[in-house]
Amino acid sequence: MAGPLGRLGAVAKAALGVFGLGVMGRNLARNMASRGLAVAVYNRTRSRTEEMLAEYGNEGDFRPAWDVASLIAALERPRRILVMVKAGEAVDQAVAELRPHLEAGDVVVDGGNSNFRDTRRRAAALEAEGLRFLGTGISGGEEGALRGPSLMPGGTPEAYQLLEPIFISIAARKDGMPCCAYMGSDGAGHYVKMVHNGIEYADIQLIAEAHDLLRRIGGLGPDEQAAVFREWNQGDLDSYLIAISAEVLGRHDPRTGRPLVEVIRDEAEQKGTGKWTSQEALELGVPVSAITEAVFARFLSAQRERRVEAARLLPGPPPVGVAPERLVEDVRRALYASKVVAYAQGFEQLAAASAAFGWGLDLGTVATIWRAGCIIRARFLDRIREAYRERGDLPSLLLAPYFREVVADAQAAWRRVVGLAVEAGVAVPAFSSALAYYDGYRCDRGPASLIQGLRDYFGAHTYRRVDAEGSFHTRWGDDGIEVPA
Ligand code: NBP
Repeated sequence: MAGPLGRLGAVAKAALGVFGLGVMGRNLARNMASRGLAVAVYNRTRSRTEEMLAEYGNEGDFRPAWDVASLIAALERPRRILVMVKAGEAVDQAVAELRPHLEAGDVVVDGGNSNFRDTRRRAAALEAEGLRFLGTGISGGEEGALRGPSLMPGGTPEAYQLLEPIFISIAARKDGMPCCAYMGSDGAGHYVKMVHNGIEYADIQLIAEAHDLLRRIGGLGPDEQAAVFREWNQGDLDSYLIAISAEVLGRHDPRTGRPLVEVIRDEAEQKGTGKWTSQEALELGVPVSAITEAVFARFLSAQRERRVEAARLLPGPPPVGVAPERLVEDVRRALYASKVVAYAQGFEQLAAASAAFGWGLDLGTVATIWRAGCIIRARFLDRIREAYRERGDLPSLLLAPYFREVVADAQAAWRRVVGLAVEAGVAVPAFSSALAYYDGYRCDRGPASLIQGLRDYFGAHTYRRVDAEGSFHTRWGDDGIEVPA
């Protein structure tokens, strides 16, 4: 990627500039440098750049810049700048600082967790000036950024082409395939990342509920649970999140010697991407109930003081006894089936968004680039990839032969687990909403006819009939005569 000067022996300009050297920016820069790229690095607070260079400067060809003008001057043309700052206003500020120094054809990459609506706005504004903008979801956390993340770029194909060789070189790989692919125009990449995070919320909530069931009904301590999760990770549930659950459950607090999970407060925090996923699903009318329950569960967990008070005042049922071995296997099956539902919902949301925004998302490709590098990487993403490769317009993952079978096999255990949780008074919102979705989805005659009757009664909202086309209204108060609306 060296320019012509490089070949003549002068110092070649840097292939890319990283603006923002926080947890992610620093490690992405190191990842690029480790592939032999010269990387210009800039951070608003100078000391962070200095610290990075002091610690990692000898790892590769880093070119420190102490202001934005020098960052741009250090780059080969067209310039590529990866902005890795806090999502929101900071991105607008960074873009505003870069803008006066950029020329037509230069590309700004926003690799943070930006809201896709902001990405659409920023892309439109920069493209109107002949500049390029690539909203890129990056998953994998600190470690993924360094060793190989999953990359979800969205923007114009021309903008992507400028970044493709660098992205492919730094991305995680699975079966020789890079975990990076062009997602679609404007906000497509950040939308895919948002849904990735929404699914992550559901996945984590399901794991937390499994832990709670093993703890409160099965009576298993954290160390025993760590062994269970390790065992689960050998089978269909094999995934990064199950693997690290075993690690977290097995860890002891050096200060007290107690299992660390018992010392950590039961208050979940969030940065908002799960909430966005639910909000956007509501906009599109897609029922992502498992993801949304996961968001709600975090809200409820955060109301700790109220829960502590309510625990004293609100009675629950007497304890329920069950053989732990049977419970462990049932929970494993229920977890897998619920997880299938959560992913089915997330992928359905992606399909709906793609249709609404004209992105042409390839869901098989999305599954492909989530197989490594990202937080929700899991063995069963191979199955999702196969399902969409077999049928690109699959209406739901639940209808793919493999998943149909998995859920059918698991359903008896799944129902036992949810029933047991209800009987024992253990809240399992994600397990139970996933099961309710499954039952609602496979129901060919639901209760919505009464909903329509009620709506027509109080608001003359009309209804449709099973045996005739058109809309109808019943004169409920008068003669009960039905009239075409
Ligand atoms: P950090 O919190 O580690 O660093 C934030 C960076 O943003 C710093 O370089 C900071 O500069 C810079 N910044 C801020 Br804040 N406001 C700025 C402004 N107005 N102008 C210029 N720079 C500004 O963040 P991070 O964890 O690296 O996350 C960066 C992005 O990547 C976020 O969108 C995040 O959601 C996303 N992400 C994070 C992870 C993860 O695991 N951490 C994973 C995937 C995606 P300063 O040093 O001068 O304050």
